Amino acid sequence: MYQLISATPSPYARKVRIALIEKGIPFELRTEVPWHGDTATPAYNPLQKLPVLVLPSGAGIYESRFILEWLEVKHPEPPLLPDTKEDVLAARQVEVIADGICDAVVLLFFERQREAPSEPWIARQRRKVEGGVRALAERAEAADGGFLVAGRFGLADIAAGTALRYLAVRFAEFDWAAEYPALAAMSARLESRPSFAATTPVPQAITEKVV
Ligand SMILES: N[C@@H](CCC(=O)N[C@@H](CS)C(=O)NCC(=O)O)C(=O)O
Repeated sequence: MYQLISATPSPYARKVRIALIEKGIPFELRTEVPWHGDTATPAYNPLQKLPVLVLPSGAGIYESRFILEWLEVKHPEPPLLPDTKEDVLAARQVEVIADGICDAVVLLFFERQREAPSEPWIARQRRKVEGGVRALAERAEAADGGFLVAGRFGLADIAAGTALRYLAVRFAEFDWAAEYPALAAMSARLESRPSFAATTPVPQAITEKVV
C-alpha cells in the first residue's frame, strides 16, 4: 500500500490526499511536522519537504504537483485533468495561482516569527496572496456556480479549494470571503465534498525553532 507523508495544515499534502480519495486509492497517512528534526522527509525527498508518496518499494514520489501528475498516469480513473489541451492548461494555471498563494502564506507565516519581522517583506507576500485570490475569484465568477474548468470537478478545484481553506489556518485576518462571494460559495461547496470534509486542515504546533 502507498504511504503519504503529510502534515495536518499542509495545503500541498491536502491536494494529494484529496486526489487519492477521489481516485479511490487506499493509502496509509503518515502525519509529521516537517519542520522538526525527526522528520522522515530527507530519507525520501532530497528537498526535505512533504508531501511524499512512499511506494511499496520504498521509493519516494515528491512535490504535490508532480505527485498529482504521477497519479494521473498510474491511476487514470477517474481523471482529475480535463479532456482538452486548452482546458488542461486552464487547470494548470489555476494550480500555479493556488500554489503561489500557499507559498506566499508560508513565507509570511515564518517572517512573522522572526524577532524583527520585515514589514516590506510581509507586504510583498500579502500582495501575492491578495492578487492570487482575486485571480481565483475572477475564475469562480466566470464558472457561475459550477466547477472551475470544463464544468467537471478536477485539479483546478482541488488546488483552489485547498489554497483558500489554508488561508483560514494561517492568514485568517484576510477576509477574502466577504470580498468575493462567488469564490466563498465555491469554497463552501467544495468543502462539503467527502474528500474535502475528510481532510479539513488543522494547525500543528511547531515546537522547534525554524527561523
Ligand atoms: N512546492 C511544494 C511545497 C511543499 C512544502 O512547502 N511543504 C512544506 C510543508 S507545508 C514543507 O515540508 N516544508 C519543510 C521545509 O521547507 O523545510 C509542493 O507542492 O509539494
